[in-house]
Amino acid sequence: MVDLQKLNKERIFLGNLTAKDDGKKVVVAGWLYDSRDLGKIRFALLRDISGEIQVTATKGEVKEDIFKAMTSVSRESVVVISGIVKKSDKAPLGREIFPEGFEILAKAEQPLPIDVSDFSKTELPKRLDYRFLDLHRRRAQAIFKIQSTMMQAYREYMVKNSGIEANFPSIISSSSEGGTELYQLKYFEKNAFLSQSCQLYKQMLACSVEKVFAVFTVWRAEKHNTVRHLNESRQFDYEQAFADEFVVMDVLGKVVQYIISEVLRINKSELTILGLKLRIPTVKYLTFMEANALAKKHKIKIDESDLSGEVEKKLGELYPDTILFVHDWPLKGKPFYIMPKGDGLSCGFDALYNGMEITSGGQRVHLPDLLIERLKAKGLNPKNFESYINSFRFGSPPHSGWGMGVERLTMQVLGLNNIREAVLFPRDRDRLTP
Ligand code: AMO
Repeated sequence: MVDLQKLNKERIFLGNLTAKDDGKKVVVAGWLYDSRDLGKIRFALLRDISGEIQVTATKGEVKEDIFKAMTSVSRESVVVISGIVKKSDKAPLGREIFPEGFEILAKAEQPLPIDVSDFSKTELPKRLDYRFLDLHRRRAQAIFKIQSTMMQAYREYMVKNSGIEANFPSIISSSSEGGTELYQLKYFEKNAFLSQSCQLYKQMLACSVEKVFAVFTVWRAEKHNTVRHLNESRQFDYEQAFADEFVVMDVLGKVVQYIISEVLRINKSELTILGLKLRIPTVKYLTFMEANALAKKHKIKIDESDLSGEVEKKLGELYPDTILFVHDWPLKGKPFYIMPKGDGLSCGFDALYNGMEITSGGQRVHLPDLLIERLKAKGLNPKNFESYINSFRFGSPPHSGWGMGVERLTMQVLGLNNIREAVLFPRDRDRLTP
């Protein structure tokens, strides 16, 4: 049995090996993922979360059982190796280790159910069935290391800018984004729902603490299966008092730029694994009418109150690497909580990035009578929103905010063609496990 406490003290991560370690005896651990038998000499590749190394064993120079194990241990088995590490021009990764100790911690059963190479030939649905094994792949690991940087960068930026991080209830009594798409559940004697968004709560909070942000999980019972929708997703939420939609669009542009600059700084090797060259996006503003006029010019059919996927795609082609704010959105196309602007327009906006919506937001209705009017106009019953409406009766400043899909942002920044690649354990119409 390996002493795991000792291993934790002694072990060196492969990504931390430097020229200073050449000639030294080290202890490394990870997954064996490839081996070659050239007769008297055997090679294997070892991978841990930080990097890789070639393991080299020559017959007669290493213990016989280690020499045997080099090619007999099944792929993706977990091993601890101690040995001398040396720089090598011939080794594919520039360094190799000559094993003196070799312990198998866990054997991987064969055959492996999916192809775990970087450019896996296994189709996405099957990879997701075995997501735990899919996550042995460096490309999958790279995506989630980058997503982790994004989450950290979001929090960092918001805290630096006086934001207060909040947690909101996930069980709610009425819809916040329209009557459909709700998962209903029993809450003792009452009916309740899983939250579609923290919209109403972040507004109530901004009216006292001014700048509030959250990383919030939302559930939407949309029946369609698309490459851009999930039934459970996460949002970067933001809400700010004494602000109109232009103030919060500016915050959004800056936070996305910061997130991407942090990915560029921290995730160089992950970007190399994914073969990506990222650029910090610029920011551009268009009215809804201007956006549709551009689409019309390119002979794309337009919708009166929304931008179709086709229009979003064309705008992405016209403005690559740009956070494109489309504002002055038709009131008809925005939820009840968005402030009207007159002439059938609203203070609502969407942000597009590389051809897809990543965010929507706007200035909110903070006036109780107008809120009741807007609820009715959307066919909703103000009685179901009483506590929300009443929260604006005792000194609530004008305020604005937005919600940005964490998986959508990851997908668009990394150029993934299916949103499921950007979520560890996706929940969609057909998937409830793993
Ligand atoms: P909206 O419903 O537009 O707005 O959602 C905000 C952002 O969340 C992402 N998103 C999704 N991602 C994956 N699967 C889904 N089913 C899904 N639905 C939404 C998108 C979208 O732009 N409360 C408002 C925001 C606000 O005004 O503050 C809201 O939820 O990237």
